[in-house]
Order: sequence, then C-alpha cells, then structure tokens
Amino acid sequence: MLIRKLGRDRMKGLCFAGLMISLLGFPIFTSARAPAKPASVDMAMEKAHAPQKTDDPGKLRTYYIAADEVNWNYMPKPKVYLLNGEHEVNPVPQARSNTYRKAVYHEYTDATFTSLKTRAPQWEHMGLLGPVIRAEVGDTIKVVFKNNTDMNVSMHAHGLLYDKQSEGAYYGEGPGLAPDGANKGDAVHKGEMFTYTWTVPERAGPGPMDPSSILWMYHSHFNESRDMNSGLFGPIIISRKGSTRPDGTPKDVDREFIVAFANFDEMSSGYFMRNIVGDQKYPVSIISDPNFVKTLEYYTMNGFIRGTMPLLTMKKGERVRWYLMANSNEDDVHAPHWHGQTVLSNSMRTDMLSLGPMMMMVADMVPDNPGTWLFHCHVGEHLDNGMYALFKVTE
Ligand SMILES: [Cu+2]
Repeated sequence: MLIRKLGRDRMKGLCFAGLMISLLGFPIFTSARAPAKPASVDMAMEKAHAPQKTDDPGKLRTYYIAADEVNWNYMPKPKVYLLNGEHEVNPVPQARSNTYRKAVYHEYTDATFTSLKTRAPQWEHMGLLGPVIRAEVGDTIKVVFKNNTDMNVSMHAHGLLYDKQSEGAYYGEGPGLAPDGANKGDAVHKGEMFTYTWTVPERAGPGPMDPSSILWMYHSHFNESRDMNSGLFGPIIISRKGSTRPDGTPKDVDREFIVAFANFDEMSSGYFMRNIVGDQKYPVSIISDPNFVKTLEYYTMNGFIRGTMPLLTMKKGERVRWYLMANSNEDDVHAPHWHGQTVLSNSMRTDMLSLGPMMMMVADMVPDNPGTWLFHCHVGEHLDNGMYALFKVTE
C-alpha cells in the first residue's frame, strides 16, 4: 500500500514535470537519447493510470500443509522438577510409554509435498501444533492440503470467510449443505489433496478493543472429536491491514508465543486401538478398566507435559504477545496463569485468563521481572497432571 502510494505520488510529480517540460518545448519520452525507463517506472505508470479501486485486493498467501502421522512423546525428556504436592500419575496397572501415534499438520515448501518447511527455533515450543497461518485483513489465504494419514480428515478455519467447498466440516451433503462430488474439503481422503480458499474481511480481523493481531484456530472437522484428539489443529494469526512486517509478524510486537492448553484423550484418538492394543500391546480387556482409561488423558501445553515444553525466553522490557487456545474436550476448561509478571488482555490487567473448550485469547506482556517462572493451568487437577511449563525473562 505504501509502495503503491509512493508510486502514485511519484507519478503525479513525473506527470507534472513532463507537462512543464513539454510546454517549454523539450521533447521527453520520445527522444531517442532519452534514458530507458526503469521497469518500476512503467509499473508505477500503469498503476497511476489504472482505475483506482476502492478496496485493495490484499495479498494472496499460499500455504502447503499436510496431515502427517507421527510418533509423539508427551514427555520427551525427564520432567524438569516436581511441583510441591504434585502426585505422580502412575499408569495403572503398570508404567506405560508416553509415546503415541498421532496426526499432525506439517508445513511443506511446495505442492510436491517432498520437503518439510523447517520450524524456526523460536517456534519449537509449538510442539504438536500445526504451522502458523498469517494474514492481514484484506488478504486471501490458500491452503493446498494433502492428507497423508489413513483417515478422512479436513481443515476447518475459525473466523475467516469461506464458501461451502472450503468450510472443511462434514455434516452431510445436499441443498444448503456441502456440495456433492469428490472435489470438496469436508472429507479429504487418504492420499488426496484439496485447496481451501479463505478470505479475511474486516470481521475476521482485530475488533476495536483487540490488539493489532488476534488468534483464530484451524482444525480437522471430519470427525471433530476424534480428529482433534488425534492432534490435528493449529493457529491462525490475523493482523490489521498494514500492521505487519514482511514476514507477517506484527510490527508493534517483539516476541510472540503460541500455547494451546490441550487435553488429549487417547481413548478418542483415531489411533486408539493401534496405540494401545497394537504398539503398547495391552489386552483389549483393559479398555473396560476405568483406572486405566483415566490414565489415557494427557493434560498438555502444546503436547508437552511436566515442564518439558522448550523454555520460553524473552527479555525484560520486550513487547511480548501471547496467543492462547484450548482443545475441545469436556475437560478443556483451563486457567492459564503466569508467575512473576502481569498481562493486558481484553484491555484489562490480569495474571490469569480463562479458556473454555476451543477458546482463543490474546494477552500482551511487558516482562519487568527477570528470572525463570512458572506458566501453568491453575485448575488443580490439571496442574497435578503436569500442565505446566517454564518461561525465562533475562535482563
Ligand atoms: Cu487446565
């Protein structure tokens, strides 16, 4: 937009200068000796003479995302410490692996889906979450999606504008529902691809009391509960028009963190039988043991338990933005709490937030208190079961 405005202003100047020179009898632009115009001038001229649109079409942002199967370990390293009073959750009847087959959204470099896009070190804390999809108000998002799992899955976006093809939610076909036919996004079959188109109107962007960027979620919605407990969800960050850097991050923020307070109920995962009876070799009869079943619920932050999320680091005085969300289980009622600092959320000062199932919130922090601090869910049972992480504020 700025470039466009500069181009327009520059052309106004050029046209005025050209008119004056012509009136004075100097040939311009027609002279054989006139220096060649740079391409940017041609482009600027085209724009200057094009009909002025009332609404900027925005950028097209294309992402290549696949649903891949992974072996996910909820506790990839020994727990960092024990909270005072924390009870050990000893799996019944015996110690069990914390590794499960799951499905995760991964970002690829192009539509061949042969090269994974590497996740930058500052985003390693996102763990199980799919890649960040970013846009500004006015943009269009295209997601070229491939299903590498053996279940029907999809991508359904919260907040954005889409038609029925790109809704990515299965609830029947026919008039008013999903269109018939194979080329639709509500059930992408094993090995198949579908391109979702989501637009970002004003109503998908920050509201009057929001900061410059807000959080939405995308997730698989073929069999919602099964798909999300399998691991298929990720974040969408939408910023006000003109408020981001070239990489899509908000200009008024120094550091961002994305944390899903997410229970995973392995009983509801699409891989349940394969994990428990297959990989972990438990007898089918154990499924009726309520004590055993209770141990199949993991209280995670981005898929990590017991302080094993990579350390979240920031500097004193930085403008830190936290994007928080929750999974969709009945027990996904969370109370995120930061030690040592406060935040602004909904224009109010607090050190606690409240997340119901699938809720999305943003909180801004300017850390003023150096040290290593606890960030945890304040629901007692969740904390006892390992829903905590650490963040570090340096001078
Ligand atoms: Cu919680």
